[in-house]
Amino acid sequence: MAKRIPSSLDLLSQFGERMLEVLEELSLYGADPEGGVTRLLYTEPWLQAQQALVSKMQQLGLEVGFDAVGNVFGKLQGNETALKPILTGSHIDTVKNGGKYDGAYGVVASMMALGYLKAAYGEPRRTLEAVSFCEEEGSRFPLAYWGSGHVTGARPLTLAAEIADHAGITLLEAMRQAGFDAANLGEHPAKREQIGGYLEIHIEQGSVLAYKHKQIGVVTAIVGQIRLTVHVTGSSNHAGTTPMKMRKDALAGAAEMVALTEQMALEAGEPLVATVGRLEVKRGTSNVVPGDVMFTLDIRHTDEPEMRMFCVRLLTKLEEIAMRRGLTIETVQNLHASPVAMHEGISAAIEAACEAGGFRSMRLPSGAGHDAQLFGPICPSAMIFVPSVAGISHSPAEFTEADDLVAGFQTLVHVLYQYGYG
Ligand code: HGY
Ligand code: MN
Ligand code: MN
Ligand code: MN
Repeated sequence: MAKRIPSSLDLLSQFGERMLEVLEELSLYGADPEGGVTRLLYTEPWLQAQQALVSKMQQLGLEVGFDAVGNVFGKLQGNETALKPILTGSHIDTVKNGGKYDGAYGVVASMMALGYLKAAYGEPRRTLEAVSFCEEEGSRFPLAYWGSGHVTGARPLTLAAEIADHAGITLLEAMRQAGFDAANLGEHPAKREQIGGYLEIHIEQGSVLAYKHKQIGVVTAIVGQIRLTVHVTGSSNHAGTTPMKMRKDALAGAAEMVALTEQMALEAGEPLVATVGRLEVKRGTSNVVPGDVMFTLDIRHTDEPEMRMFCVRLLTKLEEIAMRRGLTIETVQNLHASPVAMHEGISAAIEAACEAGGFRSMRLPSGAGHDAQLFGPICPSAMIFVPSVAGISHSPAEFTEADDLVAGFQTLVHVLYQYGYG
């Protein structure tokens, strides 16, 4: 039986209650009138949320600050500086009209956990840092993991000048408008070498835990992910005078490509998934044959070679469709994140914490990408999941029961106690 941390339970439950309150407060930043939350990187709601987290972390007695790209760190300094710090957190950005738990839960639970540990046990041996990563979703710019990518060195600052959102604002301009003037783009000021480990608590965003009636998920691995933008070009023409056989209809071509993507993914079978999340007809008008269309591809698999081979097969077939229809097709790869296994040692500590807390747990892979995907290759990393009701996420209907949020929080506290004070 893992040793239960000697804690004043009422203090722990107070911090758990406060965690729920802060989560609700945070969901007001970027709250959509029709329900849901939209907090896109470097927008006003995003900045207000990060600034609110800075003051909350200060109230918890953590040493707080922004880094060059707008990640917020709340540090609980340890007295054995030779021990590498443990980072724990998640991301504060959301998808468009997303839920209030994706990312935010991990940020709030982590900072409240450090606040509780400081209040209950004082200074740890090993430094513990809560982090709110500025961006993970890729919902404003065609790039994901900007925050954790900055810390792990996977996202050079120089990218900021090369990437723009749909309004043509570059990532660099948006950074500067939000007050993050990373002047020395060429250098890599923040790649952190000395990280002892990374622990992320997150909603499952799937339905396995709910289906199996488990409160805690111990993540075994995070799927690989390839994201592409496909640009289909035909020739715009008059909808009334252009005979069907004379057309180079980019939208009809894209539609055939989208349907083939779904069919090939179904034929490939699980765990492969392929999604077209966005399709845009440039200058779309009802009486014009579309000549310029873009759509996105999001392809995931637990196995890197299988994922790559599926991509090659699919893009070859899309080329064939374009050729047959007299269209041209150009694909741009925006993201390639390889599958990453989580650390066995920390995962075992999570299971021991569940046992000590009396929480039913199980191991499972993550079909969603997470910041832990970038830390896995550079330091021991692990994830704790809590159930998503009906497996819904990236939606205003995203919901997790308070009991499960608190169970996850207490499990996180237990594991951080082991690594910080043990
Ligand atoms: O897309 C994902 O898997 C994550 O929610 N960003
Ligand atoms: Mn997330
Ligand atoms: Mn997400
Ligand atoms: Mn994440």
